[in-house]
Amino acid sequence: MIMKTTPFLTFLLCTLLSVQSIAQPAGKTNRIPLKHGAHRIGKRTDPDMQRWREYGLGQFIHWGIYAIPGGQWNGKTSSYAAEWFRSSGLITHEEYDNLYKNFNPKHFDATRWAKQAKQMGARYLIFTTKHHDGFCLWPSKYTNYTIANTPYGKDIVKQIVDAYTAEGIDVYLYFSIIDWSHAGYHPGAPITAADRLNWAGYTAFDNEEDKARYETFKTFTRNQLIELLTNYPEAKGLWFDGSWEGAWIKEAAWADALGEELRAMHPGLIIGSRFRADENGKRHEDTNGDLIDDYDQRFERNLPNTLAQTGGNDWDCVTTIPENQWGYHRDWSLTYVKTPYDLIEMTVKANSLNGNLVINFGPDGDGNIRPEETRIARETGRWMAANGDAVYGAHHSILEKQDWGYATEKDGTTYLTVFNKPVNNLLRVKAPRSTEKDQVYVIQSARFRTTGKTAAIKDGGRDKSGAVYYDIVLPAEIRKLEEPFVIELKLKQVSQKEKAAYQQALT
Ligand code: H79
Repeated sequence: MIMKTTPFLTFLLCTLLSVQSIAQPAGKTNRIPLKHGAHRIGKRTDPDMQRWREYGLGQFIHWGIYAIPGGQWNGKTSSYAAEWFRSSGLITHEEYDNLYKNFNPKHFDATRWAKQAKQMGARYLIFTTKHHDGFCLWPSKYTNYTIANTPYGKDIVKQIVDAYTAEGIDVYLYFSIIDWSHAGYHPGAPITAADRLNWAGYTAFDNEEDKARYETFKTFTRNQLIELLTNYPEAKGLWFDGSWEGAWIKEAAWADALGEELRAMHPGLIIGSRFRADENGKRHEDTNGDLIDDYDQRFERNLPNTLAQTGGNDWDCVTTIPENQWGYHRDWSLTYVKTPYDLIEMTVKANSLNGNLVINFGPDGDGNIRPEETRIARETGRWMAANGDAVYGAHHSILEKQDWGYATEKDGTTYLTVFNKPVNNLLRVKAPRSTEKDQVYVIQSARFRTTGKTAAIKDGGRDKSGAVYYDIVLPAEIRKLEEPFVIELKLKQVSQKEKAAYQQALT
């Protein structure tokens, strides 16, 4: 009897459970057990990640042999991303794969770059140790396609790590999983829409030979990552790219084990969500919707607009100065080029939504940072030096998004960074109604950061929702400014009674 009932009950239970897991969307309360999903729910709370969270602004550098053609070859210009020049059709693969023999950046001076980054206000650097072409800017033991075999010869990654670390800028190593130079590398069979619906049936390779060769590529990838962390122990983390191809996605279990191995050898290591998938092929967010690894890498060149879109996760946004050029491209006239104020606005916006902004630089083949980027670094840095308190360590504020710009908050101070100066010179600030019935927020004081002067505040009334408005009177010296400015507010929560007394005192 028991023998008969038990399998039946088990079957029934399984059926009910599986129906339930189909009927209800995967959520925080109904988790599907995963071997290779997120290993942590919610944010990391350790000091290394806390430091990451307070960077505010970073620098990305894309440098490699693609800097030699700089998007042009035989008098023709490619509108392709310059670091993808090998695939542009303007150069043969053979020509491209021999360019390294001419790589001799005689003007390269890591200290000059690091000092410029410091002056710009960058608190971390992400540096391309190896892009998709596979060329290594460090003398890797595992391939000949490295800086050691160029006329230049010296270890560039080491010089970068040393120079930036000396300036107090934390270094993260960019590493492309895609590697066109390795014989075992393979993207896998193309993933069709049907494969995505039936993941378990998807084959990573068309044939056994590619599959066997891919094993050599996996070993090579692991060796290089261990080599990087061994050679450059000062590095704080790894920034992965090129991890979206089927063959790699299929290696979820192997990549997970590798990630754990790297973390064990390098305590505090920070890895973004673009390293590995879970066992169902889900990337960034696992099957349960939890963020894989330490921060969200999905906002590339594309900021979120609301905190809800960030899912409450840590995140960074890496952005280019032209539309989509990461490596050096000689011709920046092809697309819109961001101004320093565009980039400052993106930086403040990112921090108001609890993320970091990272601005990309693409030095040329001689090791020079182009004049346009130097100007951007200088002007961004000038603004950050005066107003950086609104960015570094400053995060989402209780104030909702308003037309004049972005609000951030740090240690009890609210910073209003104003990008749209009102023509009537009254800056209207909406303070939220508190959730407590008898309490509202008031602005206790407001100060212009550039002048240090206290702002005059007019009562702007309330609306039906109970929100309170204040009009900050912009004085002549602020009206004259032709750049974004910051107002520091002290907000106070007071009871209705105190609020009445406060209003009385104002009259
Ligand atoms: O390193 C930068 C890019 O090269 C890399 N990620 C950033 C940080 C990246 N690799 N692939 N992609 C981004 C997305 C793929 C874009 C492509 Fe294309 C579309 C490849 C070919 C067509 C963009 C447009 C690159 C060449 C033309």
